Amino acid sequence: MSDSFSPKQIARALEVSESSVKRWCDRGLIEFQKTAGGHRRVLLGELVRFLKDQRKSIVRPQLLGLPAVREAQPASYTRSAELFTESLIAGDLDLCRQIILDLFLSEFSVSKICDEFIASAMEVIGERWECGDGEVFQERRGCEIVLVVLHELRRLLPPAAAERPVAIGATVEGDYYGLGTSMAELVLLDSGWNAASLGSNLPYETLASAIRQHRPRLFWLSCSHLPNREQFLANYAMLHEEFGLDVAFVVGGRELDDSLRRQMQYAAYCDNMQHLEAFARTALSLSRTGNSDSLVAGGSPQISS
Ligand code: B12
Repeated sequence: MSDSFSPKQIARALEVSESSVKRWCDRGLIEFQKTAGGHRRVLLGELVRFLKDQRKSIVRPQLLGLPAVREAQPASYTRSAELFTESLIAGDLDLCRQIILDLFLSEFSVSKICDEFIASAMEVIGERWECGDGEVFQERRGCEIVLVVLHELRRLLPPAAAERPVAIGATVEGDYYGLGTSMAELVLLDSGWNAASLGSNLPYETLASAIRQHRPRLFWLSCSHLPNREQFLANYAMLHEEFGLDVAFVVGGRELDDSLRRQMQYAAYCDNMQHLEAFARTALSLSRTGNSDSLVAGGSPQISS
């Protein structure tokens, strides 16, 4: 399904008149593009931004390629989190998509959804596996569903402006945990960066090549499992020595305990995605106000993602 919609399609999904949608466009409340034939087209992310700002709801999201609204909404934030965890364990992709969409369209930021719904649910899955109450397939299926949900959230973000500074990140070799780096990409996109995750299990030499090639202002590492911590420290130190003056290194992940962090140099360590968002927004606003000491001052090369 295309990610841009005509006023007529939007009107049907919101159950309002087409002329209302056209009026919102013409008053500048919704940004739109014009086709060669002069018709208005609105990108999904821009529409979602408008709906969140105006606290309007989508009555028939299926018409925009989104999951249908649930009949009964959970009574509370805690209940939504429980329901998401149960649905993830049950492998119910559609319900997981619905819950996350509802949360995103209401008051929740991408970073909060990542920390308080997705990571928490994965933690429960891990505890169940540890206690022998959960199956490995449930954990693997949980990861697959989370990737779909993150991808869907990405579609809902406003379109990226061309002049954004670049951020890239990954997990290092031996670390197969992919969700943290995918979440970091999404949170940085949502915070105004041109972010791209390179994936998991990347050798250090290729990380260095990626930094040389894309010249990011921010480089993140998600560290969930480091089979050889001494080797990691040595390789990380080399990367930081080569690029740390020009690139803000931002690190996070369960493996980075106090003892490891004391031996590392970085611009920021973040406990979670909400901290990453706070750092990313501050760094970006410093660069916009032209602060020469800014972590992200300078040009803004583009990365295709
Ligand atoms: C899924 C999973 C896996 C999958 C991952 C698949 C994939 N495609 O990603 C796979 C199969 C690889 C796996 C393997 C193993 N796993 Co595992 N796994 C998990 C599980 C269930 C979820 C992890 C996850 O992705 N969570 C979602 C992420 C996003 O959340 P998070 O890690 O909490 O990250 C948060 C912060 O750390 C931070 N953050 C993370 N990255 C970054 C990056 C930046 C830049 C920033 C700023 C912040 C940040 O923000 C996040 C959101 O709040 C956890 C349970 C748990 N408690 O998390 C066990 C868990 C981590 N695994 C565990 C174990 C034991 C293993 C294995 C050793 C099992 C085995 N015997 O083979 C192997 C090791 C594999 C290896 N060599 O890497 C244990 C670790 C115990 C310990 N004390 O170390 C756990 C805790 C399960 C348990 N309860 O026992 N696992």
